Amino acid sequence: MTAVRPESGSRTGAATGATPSDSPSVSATGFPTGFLWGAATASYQVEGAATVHGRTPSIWDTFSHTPGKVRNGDTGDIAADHYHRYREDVALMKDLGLGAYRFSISWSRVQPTGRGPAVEQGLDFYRRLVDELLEAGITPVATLYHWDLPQELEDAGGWPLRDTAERFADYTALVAGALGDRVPMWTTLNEPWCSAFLGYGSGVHAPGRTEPAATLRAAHHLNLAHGKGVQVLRGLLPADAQTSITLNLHQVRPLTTSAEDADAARRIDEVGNRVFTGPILDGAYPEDLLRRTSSLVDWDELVKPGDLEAIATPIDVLGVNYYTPTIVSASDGAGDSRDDGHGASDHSPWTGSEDVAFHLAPGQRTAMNWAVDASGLHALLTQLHEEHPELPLMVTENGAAFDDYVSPEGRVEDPERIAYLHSHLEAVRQAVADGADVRGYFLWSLLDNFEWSYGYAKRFGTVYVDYATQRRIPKASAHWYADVIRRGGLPD
Ligand code: IFM
Repeated sequence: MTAVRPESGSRTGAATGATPSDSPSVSATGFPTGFLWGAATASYQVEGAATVHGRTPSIWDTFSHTPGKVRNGDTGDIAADHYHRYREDVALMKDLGLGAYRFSISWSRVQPTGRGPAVEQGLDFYRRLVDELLEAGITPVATLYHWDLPQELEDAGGWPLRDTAERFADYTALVAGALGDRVPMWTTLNEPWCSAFLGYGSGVHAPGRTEPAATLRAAHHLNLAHGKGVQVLRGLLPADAQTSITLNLHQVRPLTTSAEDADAARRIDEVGNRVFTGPILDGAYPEDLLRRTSSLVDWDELVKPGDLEAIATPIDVLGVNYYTPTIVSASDGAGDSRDDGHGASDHSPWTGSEDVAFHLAPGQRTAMNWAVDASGLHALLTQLHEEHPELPLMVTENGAAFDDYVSPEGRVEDPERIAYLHSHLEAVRQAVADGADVRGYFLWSLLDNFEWSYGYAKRFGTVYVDYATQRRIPKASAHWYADVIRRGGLPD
């Protein structure tokens, strides 16, 4: 998001089920009462158990097993073995005092071909996990899709194909039917921008396609899958269950005050953010984006009657993932640094705005080479609140990778992560003070895990995983976070 307003033509009025009077009051610590303190993971990144009980490959199994796609040839075959060690992991969460655990469901485990009936043994894993969480007093927050499309659906055309949205709605019904009585918070999709633009644009993510038109088609069908998914959830879940989507909103900043850089920022905001927030929250795609990409996609053919209404089905909360700001300028054609933080590729993911240059922010960096800048999280939350005052927000991911190691004494000291978390939680607190209705914060990630095309080379966990033994060691930041949770706020 930038300070630049969307073009007129986007309908306003947030499509949410909440009203401002539902907003919780703020406690003495500066965080709202009932604030959810959580941590998150995702199926392919932690579960392992890639072939048990008929689970078939997802696009990430195929991609990671393709030589050259993932650093060191790493795969999610075993990952953090969460599938077998979930009891130990839930016990760990309980020790940390987590109020909520955000996990995702592996579509290939539940419905291996992406069609037809569910595999009960696949659903049973999630039933056991959820029961264990509830027993430990931890709220389960389920994400239906965190990038691991069944390979058979990709073979049929993947997200650029409209039918995939229909398949997602059917899959949603299977999962909601099995877990709807015990999971109170549901997220349809995690970061559909990455699924569409990194999966079909730059190709650094599965399925590794580099087709600009397919990118936009995928984005629309992901939006449609979300809308249809919310409709299915609404029909099956108890009335008080919450529905949401999680977006990795780019906090876009122009490099200079020039009109050209402002225009570059506006365009990246459209193709990075408003391609999702437009239809989901305002019922329309940005007109300028449609115009600029009309040579790639026939939007009148792509967006069928009724699609926009389905996509704008009200949600109860918007999940926001934030790690670092995005700094852009108009390209001077002289080969500006093109590090947009999403992985190197000869193909730009920024369909329709390939000419924009990306710049590294100054200051401290994480192991991902991402700048540490908590002001971006504050700006995102407050801007969303300004544009959609009735929209409850949840920080569904925030955290940092650093080069963690186990000391000879068996400890993992991660002061940089503590500082990162502290500054970002302070940004959340400030956003709440400025009026944003933020309902929770999920640290990414509970465990070190498979960091997509970086494999196991990047450690985001607050709990260290020794992959050779699968031993878990809570890092210093885990103890720090446990203290924050106990206080219900930040230490002085
Ligand atoms: O690991 C990912 C996660 O799967 C989605 N959001 C960003 C994280 C860090 O890159």
